[in-house]
Amino acid sequence: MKTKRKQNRLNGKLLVAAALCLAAVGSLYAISTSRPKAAANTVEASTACDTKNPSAHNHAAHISNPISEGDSLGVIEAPVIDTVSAPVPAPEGMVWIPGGEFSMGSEASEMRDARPFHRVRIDGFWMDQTEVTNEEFARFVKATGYVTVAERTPNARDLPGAPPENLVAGSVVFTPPNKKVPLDNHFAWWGYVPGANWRHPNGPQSNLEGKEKHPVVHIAFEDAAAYAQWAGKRLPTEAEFEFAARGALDRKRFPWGDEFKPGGKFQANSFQGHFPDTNTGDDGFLGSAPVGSFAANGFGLFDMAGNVWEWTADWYRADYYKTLAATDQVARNPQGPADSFDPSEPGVAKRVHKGGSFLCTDEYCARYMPGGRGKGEANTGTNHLGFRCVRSAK
Ligand SMILES: [Ca+2]
Repeated sequence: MKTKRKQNRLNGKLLVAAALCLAAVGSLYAISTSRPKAAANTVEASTACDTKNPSAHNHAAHISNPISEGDSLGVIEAPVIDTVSAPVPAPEGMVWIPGGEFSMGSEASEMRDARPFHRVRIDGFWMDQTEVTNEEFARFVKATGYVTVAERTPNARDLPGAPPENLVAGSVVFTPPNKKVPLDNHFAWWGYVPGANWRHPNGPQSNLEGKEKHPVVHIAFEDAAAYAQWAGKRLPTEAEFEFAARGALDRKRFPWGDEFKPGGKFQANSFQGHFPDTNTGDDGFLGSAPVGSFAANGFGLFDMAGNVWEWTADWYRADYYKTLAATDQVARNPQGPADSFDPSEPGVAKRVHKGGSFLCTDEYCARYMPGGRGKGEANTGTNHLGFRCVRSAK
């Protein structure tokens, strides 16, 4: 931990939320976030996507011609779903994910860190049917007195040179501009809001009234891990999350199939309109939705795509899939790499996020497809990042 802090100091980068998107391909929307160190004086450049870019509307092209510069798609074969019956009794609110073997990864051309596809075998496990809700998190806080990272005043020792007035507890909130903005500057829609935390998701004036069943947000990795431990659970590995999200389907684009809106019906809480300024809320929600507002996938899991991003236990490395694929072995219950490295922000230790959020902008957004990957600095929560837990069979 000390090393990481030192790296952050040396780095000197005081990062605000980084919305990462590739406008060039237009088919990706991801948010990679770092808790804004309150004294920000330099920022990480990022790009953003306009999903209405015509080039986005050709998913088939991703599949037929996705590879360049020596990338390999890897092994893409049908999954094997184990038929061993679920242990009994089922823990409350959890469903049995039977385990099996699948090809993990994404064919989306822009998602280089999610390739090559590689075979992974997962043991069966229990998974929360939904994201952890505000009322569930409140029970944890009531029982333990836990204080989340976003509620703690940043420590001056960790932020040398920061003026005292900037050492204020808070978190990163999506605040849409009221006009079209260039998509290369995420500060137009992400901001550090003092007083924002899980109790006040949009800032000090907001509260949880009527949001009891919404996913808890502004959760840092250690907050999620603390909750999981209290609940006698753990966070899913990235591989477990992806296997579960695929819902026993055979290589489908989404947790429910290949079609984004079968029968004209939304299957996930996503963003409609013009990002980031005009959110039409066609799916019924402008922000987060009560968990389970959309249909469950084949395993009985809700919101495995959309609503809020979810923490996984794994460190993020851009080259992790390559490392696994190079062994030519089936990876058994992979736990992620031993450390983190994101070439776009060296020195910032990140964990993997999965599932995308209500800010994923349309059906061509690869990040909320099962094979999509997100990433975030471990101390950074936002108002579109939450989590759910799993439990091993034994
Ligand atoms: Ca989700």
